[in-house]
Amino acid sequence: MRDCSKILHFLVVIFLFTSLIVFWGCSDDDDDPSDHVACPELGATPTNASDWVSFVNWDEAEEITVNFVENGSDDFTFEPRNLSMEVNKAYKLKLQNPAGNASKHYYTAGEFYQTCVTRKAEDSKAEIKVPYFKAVELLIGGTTELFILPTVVGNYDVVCTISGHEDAGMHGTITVSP
Ligand SMILES: [Cu+2]
Repeated sequence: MRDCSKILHFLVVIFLFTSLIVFWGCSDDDDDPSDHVACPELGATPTNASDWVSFVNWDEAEEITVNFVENGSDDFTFEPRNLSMEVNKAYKLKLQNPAGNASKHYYTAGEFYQTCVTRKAEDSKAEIKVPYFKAVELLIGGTTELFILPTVVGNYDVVCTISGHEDAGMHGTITVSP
């Protein structure tokens, strides 16, 4: 009888020890975000920005071209000045500072860029991959394409931050609608 109770005691200890290991193993799975990425049963909706980049069909991105226009030395604008976009739709935003211009310009829209899933910026000589943009500066004759997908409905300001350029008319809005 005494032997029996010793064996039972031993089995209980083994059971508790095994349970503890299994419990720790599960906890690690739940806490490690890299496990979530590999988990196919999570479904189709990505849970972070880098997953969204590969989730979006960039071949279907709508192209919008914005020209930086100078009409003399104190009359500037973005053409078009105001952009309309749809939320959760991919865009290729092409920015152009024509070679005939006299100045470099910025397309600064920090609040807007931060709400976007950002794939990359691309021109004929470079591809730049970042989490999000704050401002894009184009030298005279410069062109770049931003591959972005707005995720938050709202009205955002865009401006050229070079001294005097906003007053000269270089400002606009980006409206993201549902
Ligand atoms: Cu400017």
